Amino acid sequence: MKDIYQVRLFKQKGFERKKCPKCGRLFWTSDPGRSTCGDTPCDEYSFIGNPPTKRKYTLAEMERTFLKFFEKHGHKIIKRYPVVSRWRDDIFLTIASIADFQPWVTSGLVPPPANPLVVSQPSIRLKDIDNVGRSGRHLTLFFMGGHHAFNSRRQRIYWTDETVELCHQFLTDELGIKPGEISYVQDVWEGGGNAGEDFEVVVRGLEVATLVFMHYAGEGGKYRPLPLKIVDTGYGMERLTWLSQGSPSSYEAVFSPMIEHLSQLAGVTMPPAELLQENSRLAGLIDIEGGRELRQLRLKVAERMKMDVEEVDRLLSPLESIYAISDHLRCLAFMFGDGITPSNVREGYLSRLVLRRTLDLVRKLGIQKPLSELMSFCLGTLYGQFPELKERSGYILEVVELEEQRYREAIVRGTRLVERLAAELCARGEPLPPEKLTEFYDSHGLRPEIVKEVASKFGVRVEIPEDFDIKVAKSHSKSRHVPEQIIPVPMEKLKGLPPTKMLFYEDQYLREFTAKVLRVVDNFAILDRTAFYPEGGGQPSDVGVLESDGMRAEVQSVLKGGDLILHQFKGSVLRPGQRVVGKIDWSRRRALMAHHTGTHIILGAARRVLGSHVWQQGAQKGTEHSRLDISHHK
Ligand code: A5A
Ligand code: ZN
Repeated sequence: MKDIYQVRLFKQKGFERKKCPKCGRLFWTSDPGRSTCGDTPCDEYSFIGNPPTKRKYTLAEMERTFLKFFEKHGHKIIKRYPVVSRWRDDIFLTIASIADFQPWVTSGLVPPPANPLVVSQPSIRLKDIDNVGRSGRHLTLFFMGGHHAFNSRRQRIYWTDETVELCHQFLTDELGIKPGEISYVQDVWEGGGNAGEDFEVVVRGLEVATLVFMHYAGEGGKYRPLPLKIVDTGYGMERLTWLSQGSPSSYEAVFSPMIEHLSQLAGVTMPPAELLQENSRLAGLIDIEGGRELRQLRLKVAERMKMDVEEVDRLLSPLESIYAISDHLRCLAFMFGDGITPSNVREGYLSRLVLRRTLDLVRKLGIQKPLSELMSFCLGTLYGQFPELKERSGYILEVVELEEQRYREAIVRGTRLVERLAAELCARGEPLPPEKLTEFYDSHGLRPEIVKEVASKFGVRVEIPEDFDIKVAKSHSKSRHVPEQIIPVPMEKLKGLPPTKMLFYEDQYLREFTAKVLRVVDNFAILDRTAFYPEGGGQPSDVGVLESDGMRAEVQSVLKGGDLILHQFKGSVLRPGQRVVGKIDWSRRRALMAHHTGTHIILGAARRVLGSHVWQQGAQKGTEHSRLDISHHK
């Protein structure tokens, strides 16, 4: 098999492949003196106070530089997609730039909006939430710069060689990083249902980009080939900005006005510069997921600084909270700005998680201001770059205010429950079982910090896992329902059939058509073409008849299985090869169409009357009446 990692640039520029003695991964470098891969946790950050780029960039400047560079190299700049991924039903939030194109473009069903293209996509990853504020490099919402090329059998755009060359040229010629400072670490990336080999692009300990050569569908190592070969890249805009500034953390590189504002409100003074720098260098080594990493970090910093570990914690904790609040507010601004309504399900649940976490951090710092005031300040820092947030600020602030009030009510209600349990545990001298924390959050919306506070009054010990929110977010970030329709016919009986030509997409008023029966399985007929609209999207299927030389089969329901349409029939037996005339029960179809249009009109009216934050959450169409579910915050 061809070695996909062996690209033209490495040969031309004298890169060598080495094996990192610490993590065991293979990587490419043009620096003869380098032995480790350069990535965390194998290497410390070495750009703090000493950036490798030719100048400093703000986030807005970095984004513009990135987009313009790729535009100059033949890419079309496209507008960002919303942070809530309504076009798909497997995940709720847009986790990467490639998520914009999954699954419709990546599966080859619809063409990409441009090819090649470049986008700066706000992406939300709550699987990193407990790292935010602490690791220096993790944010809940970050801008992922992605240049993408979609190669098909008919059209080759570019693949591995060109991708690495473009990346290398951007980092060296455009940003001024020395070639020897860049490592390309071999790995495999998967997400959103696709996968492929990748390079992690690392500069001085920081992973700034990932270049994925996506040519599989599937997850968890079970892969099928994709019809397309997709260049899927992701450049962390905040990370590149941070790298160029050499500030102690990425938070300082992008949130400095908010950080200053919060520090003033909380009366927090900056820790000594050396402590901050030492912490930053070492923070690169942590990844909170699944452990007691924070404690380890504190111990290491204390050792290097020859300080007491409690003292280190006392100095750093408030600052980490301030960083996290700054990040969370921006994340919430985009969530609500893109029309999420807080709730107990789907993306609404996830927005509430971030919001309640923020409220807790604010409380912990002793800041007395309502959250909406902090949000208002945050929005002020964003309007320049994101004018769309200004238009939606009314809704954003209203939701924040309402949610703060709801949380206060939840605390009052929940406190009594915690008190009752704490009294029992106290009598028995037992600590609070960790699963109770999850239960209090999921059933009563009560954050672990509150539970701990209340239980402590009874002398009951409560230990909050460092990765509590990561676990909660993970268990709620994927849709549980299986999106593909279950068809009552074994798949192997449908093997070898060509896709059914779907005439209803060409002419939605077509009520009669001719077709050939290709196969009959039990009482299901598969035709070469059909105008029968299958059940889906909350609309029941068409019914009607299939006729042939005086024979007549009644079509009772129509299902879609992959790219086949199955007609469930009763009456005359249909045979393969037979020519039939299909007739759709038109009064029923007309009623369904009218109801379908009706739901769209009501949705449009609701958006005009209530506001553009209103979205469709579900619909069930019928011939007599229909139902439409919409989201609204009050
Ligand atoms: N689809 C591929 C390209 C992808 O998403 N790769 S990735 O998961 O590695 O992310 C791409 C880049 O985004 C990373 O190299 C990093 O620079 C940045 N990134 C990832 N998670 C981040 C986070 N939580 N905060 C800030 N930047 C992040
Ligand atoms: Zn390594």
